[in-house]
Amino acid sequence: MTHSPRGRFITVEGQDGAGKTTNLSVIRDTLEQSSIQVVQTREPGGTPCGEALRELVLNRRDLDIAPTTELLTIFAARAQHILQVIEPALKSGRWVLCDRFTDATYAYQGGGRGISLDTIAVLEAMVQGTLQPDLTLLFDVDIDTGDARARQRSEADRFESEQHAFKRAVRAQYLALAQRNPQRIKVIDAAQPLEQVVHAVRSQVKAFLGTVVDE
Ligand code: Z5A
Repeated sequence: MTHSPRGRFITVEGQDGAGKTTNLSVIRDTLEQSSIQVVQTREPGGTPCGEALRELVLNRRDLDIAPTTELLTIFAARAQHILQVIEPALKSGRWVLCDRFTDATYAYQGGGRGISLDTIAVLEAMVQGTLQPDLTLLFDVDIDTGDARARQRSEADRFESEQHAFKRAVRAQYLALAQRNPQRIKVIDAAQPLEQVVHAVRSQVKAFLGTVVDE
């Protein structure tokens, strides 16, 4: 019996307003031009249960959600997402393109909220097992530029309303993750004009495609 080769898992990360959403379609188009079937999804969310949890975590300012509750809620949404969407897609040979994943937890709940990275690692192992992204594009931009762009777009959520110090800690944690994982995490200078960012994104995706060998 023949079976499809396992798909690949690509994630995009970055601070608010860095340009992730804008560039998801660039990544997707580049993959589809190589005849790759892509499942595009996001975190927190990606399933009906996960989207309900997303609404809670992003928008329920009235609930005074504690950092540990926030962390567990995000991993609860992730567990559902892996089970119902990510693993089935990868097993069937489709590629998964996900707007944020566990690097965001290290950056926001670890860097931003100050939860220990070891605690996050315990939940990561429990929920993900060995699942890790194959490629992560980290859109890095200074905080003022990111804030200005995010303001153009929509009303601030619980994270976008945080203070400058929180956002600085998030960015620092993202950059530390990239330094520790240079093979997987590719940093895109997202402060550049969009045309140059798009060029950098296409180059990274094509370079990754060049490394992929079917199993
Ligand atoms: N969160 C968490 O805390 N822990 C976790 O584990 C996970 C998530 C998974 C989800 O937000 C929130 O959940 C997130 C962290 C938390 N916090 N926040 N905030 P999200 O990812 O769904 O939403 P977001 O971060 O606010 O991202 P976004 O809406 O996807 O924005 P973006 O992707 O970074 O930016 P954009 O929409 O592509 O661009 C913003 C504007 O800038 C838009 O008008 C663009 O046209 C413009 N733009 C983009 N690039 C450029 C360039 N290069 N030049 C000029 N203008 C540009």
